[in-house]
Amino acid sequence: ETAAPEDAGDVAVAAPKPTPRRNDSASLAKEIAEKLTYAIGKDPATARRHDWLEAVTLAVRDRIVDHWLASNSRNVQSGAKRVCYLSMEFLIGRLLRDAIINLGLSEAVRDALSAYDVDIDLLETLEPDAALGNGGLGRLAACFAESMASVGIQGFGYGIRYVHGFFRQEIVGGEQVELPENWLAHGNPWEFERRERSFEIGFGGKVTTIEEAGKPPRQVWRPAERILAVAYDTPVVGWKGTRVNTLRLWSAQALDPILLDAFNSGDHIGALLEANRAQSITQVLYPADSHLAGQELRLRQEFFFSSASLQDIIRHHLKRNGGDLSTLPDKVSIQLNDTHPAVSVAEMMRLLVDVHGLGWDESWDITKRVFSYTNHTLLPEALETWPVNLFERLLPRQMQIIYAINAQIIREATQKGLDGAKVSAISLIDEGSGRRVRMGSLAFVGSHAINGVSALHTELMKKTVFNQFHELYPERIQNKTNGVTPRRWLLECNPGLTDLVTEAIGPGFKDDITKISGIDKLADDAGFREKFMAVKLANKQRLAKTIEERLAITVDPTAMFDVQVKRIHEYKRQFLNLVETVALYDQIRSHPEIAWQPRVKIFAGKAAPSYANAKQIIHLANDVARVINADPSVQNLLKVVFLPNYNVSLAELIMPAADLSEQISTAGLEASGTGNMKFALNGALTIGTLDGANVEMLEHIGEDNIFIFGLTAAEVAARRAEGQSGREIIDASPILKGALDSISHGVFGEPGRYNNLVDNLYGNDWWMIAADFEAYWQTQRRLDALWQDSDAWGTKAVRNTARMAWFSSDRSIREYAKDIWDAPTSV
Ligand code: B1H
Repeated sequence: ETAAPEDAGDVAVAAPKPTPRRNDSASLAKEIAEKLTYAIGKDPATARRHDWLEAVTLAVRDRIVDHWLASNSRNVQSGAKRVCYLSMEFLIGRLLRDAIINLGLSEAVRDALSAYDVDIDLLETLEPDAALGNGGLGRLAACFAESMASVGIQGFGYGIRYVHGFFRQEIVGGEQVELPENWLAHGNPWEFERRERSFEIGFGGKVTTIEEAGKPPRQVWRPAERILAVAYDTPVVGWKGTRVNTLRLWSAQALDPILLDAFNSGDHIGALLEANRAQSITQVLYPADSHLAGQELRLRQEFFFSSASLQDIIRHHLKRNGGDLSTLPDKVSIQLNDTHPAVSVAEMMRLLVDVHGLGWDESWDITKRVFSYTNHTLLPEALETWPVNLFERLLPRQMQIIYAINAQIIREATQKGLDGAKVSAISLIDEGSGRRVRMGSLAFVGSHAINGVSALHTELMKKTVFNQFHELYPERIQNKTNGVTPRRWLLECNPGLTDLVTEAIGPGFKDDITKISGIDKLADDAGFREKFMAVKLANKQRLAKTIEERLAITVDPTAMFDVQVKRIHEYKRQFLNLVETVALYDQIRSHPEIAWQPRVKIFAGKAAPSYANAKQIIHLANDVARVINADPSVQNLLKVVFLPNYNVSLAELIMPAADLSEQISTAGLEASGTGNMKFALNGALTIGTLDGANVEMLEHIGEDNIFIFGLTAAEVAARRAEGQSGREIIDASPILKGALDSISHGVFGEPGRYNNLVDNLYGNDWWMIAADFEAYWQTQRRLDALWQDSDAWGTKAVRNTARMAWFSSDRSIREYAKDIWDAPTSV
């Protein structure tokens, strides 16, 4: 076994250590030229832009490796607790700028490249996005990984190295078309393959009981199919490079790449089939956000990366702790990012009991102390359950273990006096619609801490989905409100604002984002406000240019940029925004006497390929844009833009350029939201419902600086229980009725195209679009009035940036470290 970075210090090193790289621009310029020549084989005269990108990346990477190896030897020496974050998704985006800024190399790299007349800003845009996630959940994992490195936690991300990440979206004839994404096509300079770090993963087969005289019977799982999980490591650079952690992604390979017997006997295709079958596990990310795929391949993916990660964690622990597994919970915390890795609870028990020979009770105690679980949604359609028969066929031993855990939990509950219905509510098996394993329940009982991602969401968890569990184990559920990393979501995406804040209060806020509150007192300073709004305008000009290039739509950068970008989902209510857009279009034309304020409505987001209504919403957005943008009667007052292929790097362009941030989900349904935080940090005002983290944003930003409207979560629940239709509301509101009529009567595309969306409102107004329309419309008009008073708007914008520090993922991570992981920071 050769030494992986984390094993540094393991082997006696005879060779002299290379000297760490120097960070001045001359050294960088020299090394970039060397990389270009000797790693890429080009000379500066013939190098293409991609060659330069690769050369810069490799030169920067050398510096990361220096820090990485140093962090890894510190890990070994300190023996501090390790935090392992298991997540099916890491929505990383680009890494070059992140690395350059965190290492403090911006100036040096810029200068080094200018010597060759190469522009670093341009090179950075050539890097493909690592889109190994769907949306908020995956991006949160990426922010947390960066924050763990920045606050000094020994953090390990564990996930899947998908060959194809989230699909690329094109809009053809107004409709979404999905194209495969191929981020690895030109290689990936950020990853290091660790072939020596591989584990066998089993599927199917049988469990046999082994009875030996004088010993308790043992269960042995003999899988029918075995696949290899191979590690690929990516360094995660924290702020100032003080700590570099590891993101370990697993790739599936066949144990025998080619079945030699079959190959030799002439069955060339058959010989390769097994390899293909194995590799298929890590080929593609499932593109359903907050909705369960339910396919067998998905369960295979979940078990594959869970088992590989646990085997790796146990191997490491045994090696470092004299082979003693009883100390595992003192040395490791494992965070389950939603239920996607929840099978880990059963797999950990199998590894401890069957493979390492520990007793059941001790193993169960270890398991509960090691694991904790984050819930990210209460939507019933997203709660993971698997058919018992599928589970049994694929993971027979894990299924037995789940039954055994279930029996124990039910015993505990009955002892505490729970009766029939309450007991079936906590059973790990849903006996209702065909027998299914409840993954949320498995994650709950196997964890010592369970958290929601905003205050409201956590309260709803206690009252609804986990109500019975909460009664039984009232100390387990706690809140950990989400956050976003201020490095990527301020310093990297908004250099103009970063420079302005630095000029005003000094650079201390870069080390400690809470210091950004220092600009609060400048909100009333006309000079500062003007500079603040000038930065905003420059960012809007940058976005306007992209809109022009990609869509040939000309927008006025001085108009209000009103932005809703996120996954397309009925509960997020892009449809409400579109109905308001159409109503505004009608009103502008019928009331030219009113002082309408120029607006650009900007939308972006992907629909799950099988989600018909979400795809209809995209079609409508594009239809509405086409008609309104072509109508000269509203030209300077209203434009509508749908930007295709929303991803992390597009978000980095959009967030700093927004005046108004749309966070308008039906209350009670958005667990937290994190885009809401990115917008406000960059000085956009929010129009939003009392949902998810908006509630806490209101507390921090203050009610004068945020625009809250609509039904509360409790009111939504009550209306839903009554089953109220939208008909009466629509009939009473000419503005709403007019907008819905023009949508269904074919003003935007052929008549009837959107009947399904519109008819739903008249019937059961499930997403409260009719119910919330009037409040939304009125709040938008209040914003029109405010926009006319640019001083007042600017003051509120400054206050938003000044008051968002609490929503840093550094704060979230410190809370996890203290309350859940009991892990030290600053190691
Ligand atoms: C969130 C998901 C999700 N919640 C299933 N749940 C998935 C569920 O592929 N799947 O099967 C994928 C994703 N994603 C989001 O998490 C919430 O909707 C947001 O409100 C929240 O901000 C984010 C991070 O906590």
